Amino acid sequence: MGFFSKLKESLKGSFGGEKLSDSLTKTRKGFIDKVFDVFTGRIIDEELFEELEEVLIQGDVGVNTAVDLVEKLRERIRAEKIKEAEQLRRVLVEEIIKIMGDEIPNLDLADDELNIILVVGVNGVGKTTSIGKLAYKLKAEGKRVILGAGDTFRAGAIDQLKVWGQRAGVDVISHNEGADPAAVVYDAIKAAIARKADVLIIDTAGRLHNKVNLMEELKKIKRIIDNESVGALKEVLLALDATTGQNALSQAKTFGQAAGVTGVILTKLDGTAKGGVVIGIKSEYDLPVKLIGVGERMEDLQEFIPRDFVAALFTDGEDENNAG
Ligand SMILES: Nc1nc2c(ncn2[C@@H]2O[C@H](COP(=O)(O)OP(=O)(O)O)[C@@H](O)[C@H]2O)c(=O)[nH]1
Ligand SMILES: [Mg+2]
Repeated sequence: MGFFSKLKESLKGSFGGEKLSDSLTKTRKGFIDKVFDVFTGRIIDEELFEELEEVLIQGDVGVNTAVDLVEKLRERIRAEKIKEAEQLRRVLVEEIIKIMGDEIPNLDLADDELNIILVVGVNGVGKTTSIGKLAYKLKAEGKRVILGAGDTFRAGAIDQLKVWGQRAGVDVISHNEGADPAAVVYDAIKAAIARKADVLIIDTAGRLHNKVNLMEELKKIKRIIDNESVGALKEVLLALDATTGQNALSQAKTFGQAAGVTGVILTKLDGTAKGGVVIGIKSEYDLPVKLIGVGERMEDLQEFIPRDFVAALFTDGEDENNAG
């Protein structure tokens, strides 16, 4: 079996494989096809390397990563005496698989105790939506889930979370708009303990008057959690919008440093042609993508399985022509 057929085979029977593959259609057409085109009917020369680097950068894998990948290809050409451009394509995919790693970055949740998940990120990236989907997913796994409406800043944010709570069938603890988010978090923790919840997921505001305010507020929320429920904070998940490319990368940097982020929820992968951003987040900031949003429905949140992702990225659902 060839390299690409094997990759494709690895998708079969994997959880959400088909949906994942579907959701990456735009990325395959917009980014991967361009990458593959660079190798088609070409000889290996300086121009090829330059084009490849350009296409990788445009696909949002990040500048450093693009440069490193091209450098790796040069090394391997020398070491393995590669002559054919088509062969190089396979080497590129192998190197991307290496970057992504084989480890599946699961949520770090414990049994028989309260687990708190704090969800942070700028406005509109999909925090509230992802929380609704995650609540549904965890509840389906038999967990008792409660949501805390910590975004008291934006009009409508509280109601939006309540709607998701209803859909997922879980309770939402909220105050009124404009209330102190720390007070909401305090009440949510008390409720979670009283109701013996397994998981409390806390929504937060994405925009205060400035970035310093936002980071200060997140710190305050974390302090409350530590005071009221030592050791319960298991995850600080940063929601990033895959369609924003370079912005997503710079947010990874800002929040990663200030908010103690433990993982990323990468949303709207279905809406971007630049899914290369997954590679960039991993290799430039070493933040594990733990969950991916692949649509707007309640079921459209998946665990991120690096190998499945790479397989879905580089193998087309229908046509085998590209498979090599
Ligand atoms: N296509 C698609 N849309 C999404 C996804 N996740 C969120 N959205 C949409 O993004 C918009 C903003 O989401 P919201 O949860 O309100 O963002 P928040 O401001 O960070 O809480 C909404 O219209 C969502 O339906 C996704 O995975 N795919
Ligand atoms: Mg929101």
